[in-house]
Amino acid sequence: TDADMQAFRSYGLGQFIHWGIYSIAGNEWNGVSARDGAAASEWIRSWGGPTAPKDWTKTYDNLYKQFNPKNFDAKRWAKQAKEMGAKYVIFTTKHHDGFALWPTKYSDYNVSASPYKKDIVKQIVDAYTAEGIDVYLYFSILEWNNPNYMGKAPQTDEEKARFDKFLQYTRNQLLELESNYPKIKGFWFDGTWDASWKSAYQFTYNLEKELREKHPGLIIGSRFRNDEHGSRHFDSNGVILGDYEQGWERKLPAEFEWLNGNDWDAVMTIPPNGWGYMKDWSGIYTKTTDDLLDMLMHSVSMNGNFVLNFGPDGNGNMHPEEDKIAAEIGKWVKQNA
Ligand code: FUL
Repeated sequence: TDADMQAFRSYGLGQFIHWGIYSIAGNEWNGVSARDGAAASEWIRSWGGPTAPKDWTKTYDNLYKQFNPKNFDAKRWAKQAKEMGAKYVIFTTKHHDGFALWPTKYSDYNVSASPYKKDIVKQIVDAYTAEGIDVYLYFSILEWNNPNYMGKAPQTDEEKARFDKFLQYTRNQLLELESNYPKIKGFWFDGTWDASWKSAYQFTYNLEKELREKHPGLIIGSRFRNDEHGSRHFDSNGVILGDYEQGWERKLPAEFEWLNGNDWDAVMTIPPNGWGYMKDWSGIYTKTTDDLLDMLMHSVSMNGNFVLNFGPDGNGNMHPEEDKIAAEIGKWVKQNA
């Protein structure tokens, strides 16, 4: 609705949180950091790192047995976000590894099977909402460990049947998230870039409608649908937002200029190669508070929002460098906004 989009347009600053079982690995295995030339830390399942065992994906998939974040306190995170000046948060309910941080009925691979057991998503939604911060749920619709997700358009009847199952599962989980957490403002989608999602365009289109019928005003990220423009497109109905990824540069890429006049957000990491927790930040190229404030102002000047990413560790602690930056940004926002 107009009111929801007005709210979206007025946010300015947001917070992204990438948290999951990859946060336990922290971009390394057996004490050896994999950061140099490596892929993103939350992608460690797909590349393993230099000391990963042969059957690494199995090892990785079992990390959930160690998921017991004793220092996790959603209220503390929400308070920090508030002090930083964030008006909304985007939280990873399920990343590409398929591990769900809420007790979904549609897969056993979820937080209730971990030693921690409790519903993380609920705590996030409640704590942030209590601070007056709008909540958006990040949801990866590709799943590395799901045999029904093939990463390509299904060809044979057997593949089509399997992919159909995957689509039903996706629909079930999204309706479940919407009905479990009615306070959410929207979904931020990820993982629709391959041909399977192009082939499922009608499905995503219908599901978007179904979700909005249940939840009028729900804001849905443009990457849900993969159409002839790819998964980065804008509709004319004003309920689509753009999402962009981290840069190696210390400023917004020129690519952002074309977004002006649309509704969009730029999501940004502080270190360059990862959204999930990285234990070792020594010697890597990170953005400074000034760089980030510059990007915030630039985004706002082009009618966008700027969303700064945080990657807490497997125990639920924020990275100390990210803590520091959050405090500095908060100070600036208080003085200037
Ligand atoms: C990308 C993902 O592959 C990254 O892991 C991260 O979640 C980023 C925000 O979106 O597409």
